Amino acid sequence: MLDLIIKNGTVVTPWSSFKADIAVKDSVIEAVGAASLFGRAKREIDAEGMYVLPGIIDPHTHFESPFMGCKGALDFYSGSIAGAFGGVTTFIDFTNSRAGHSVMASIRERREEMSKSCIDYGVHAKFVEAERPVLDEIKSIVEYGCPSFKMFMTYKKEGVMIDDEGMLSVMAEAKKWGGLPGVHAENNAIAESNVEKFIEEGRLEWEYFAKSKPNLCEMEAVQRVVLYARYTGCPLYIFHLSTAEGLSVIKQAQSEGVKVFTETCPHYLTLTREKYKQKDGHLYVMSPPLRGEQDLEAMWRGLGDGSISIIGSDDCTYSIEEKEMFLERDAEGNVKQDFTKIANGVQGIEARLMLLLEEGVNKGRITLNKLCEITSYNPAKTFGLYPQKGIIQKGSDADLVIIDPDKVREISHETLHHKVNYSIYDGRSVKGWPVVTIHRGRVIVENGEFLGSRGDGRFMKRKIRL
Ligand code: DUC
Ligand code: ZN
Ligand code: ZN
Ligand code: ZN
Repeated sequence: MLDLIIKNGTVVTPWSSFKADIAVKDSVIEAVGAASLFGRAKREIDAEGMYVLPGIIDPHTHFESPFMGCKGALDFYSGSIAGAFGGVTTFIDFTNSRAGHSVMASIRERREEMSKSCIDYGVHAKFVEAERPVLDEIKSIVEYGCPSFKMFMTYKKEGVMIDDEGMLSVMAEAKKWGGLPGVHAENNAIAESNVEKFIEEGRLEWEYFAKSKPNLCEMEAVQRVVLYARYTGCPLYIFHLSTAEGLSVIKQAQSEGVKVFTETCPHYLTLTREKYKQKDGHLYVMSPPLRGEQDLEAMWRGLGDGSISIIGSDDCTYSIEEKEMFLERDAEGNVKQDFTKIANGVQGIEARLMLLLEEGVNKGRITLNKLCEITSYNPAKTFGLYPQKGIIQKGSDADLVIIDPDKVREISHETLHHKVNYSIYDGRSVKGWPVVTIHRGRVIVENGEFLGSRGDGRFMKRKIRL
């Protein structure tokens, strides 16, 4: 007896969309075809008029990651629930590595914290330094199933920036053992000197946050690290690309055969730095900052032509209270604008799919097949989850999201699950909404209700083949 049959839906892959039924047994896909040939199931879901996509993979979240003096609103349980409502069935978060400590130990600590997740998860190993003991761990970190890394090219004052010597050493070592280093690409010197200058000039309004990190700040860092990739022969992942300039560097390198992959995030596809002119501009402070309209359109074009292959949410949700906790207030209680005192980060894991449906598919910027590719298939391929994840086929995990293309809803913090009383996407109307999320054959979201369980997620041991 099968556990579940999803009938009459349109199955979406990166290449095609076709009417088919899906049989699920023991948490995996047993067959894709005609239900008349399947036999009986404990449960059937009628997906007539709906799209069925492989579960969304979010390769970039920051849950339970204290940063810039703030704790963050989401832990691995609440974050995984927010994800499930956005069709996410697997996410990859980062270690909280510290200088002088074993990265392997920080992976183990992280796994412990992540064990409360209701969906599957992986760990990117973060390197904040590359002293010998840490470098010597790389082989075992890759073998342990955490072959993707993160390095910050900025945030020196926050104690997470790795220097260039360290970055080069990590890349050379990763090349030996099959690792995929990823970077947060912003030039620290440009960012820090601008902050100092704006402090001296008393220009601390939200707008100056974006001005402190102009497009060239990203472009320089991308250029430098791409050169390191070419020099070491190591593949490279650029997290949260935001500028047309950075993209042109990446395209050039890709055309010359350098293995460089990049993601962008929902906020760079839907919002611009105009937001920093608003009174509540601090709620939009994330790094890299929001950019101009031309950058936004360049990100969509990059997705279209394949130079940007992945969407990560970079979910790093803070409450308004946390965003404002270090700000002074005037006599009326209004916050005094000071961009240097705002924790960087915004929400995104839940609304990502809806935003891509509305701004991408409905507006004709990407197809539904492309959406499947950039949110599930490519992340699975790039980060070593494929074919267990990222595709609807016999033998793959039964991680699925059913989308009702006709359902019109407004995004609102009142109905999202971020546990904060605002959304940077509040008020946007979306046509197309995920209505059922299935994780390893179990329905975890249906009729607007969460039906999953704390601790149901599993650690994904990954092996990268690029
Ligand atoms: N950028 C953010 O906006 N938040 C967390 C870390 C980062 O690099
Ligand atoms: Zn980053
Ligand atoms: Zn991030
Ligand atoms: Zn929210």
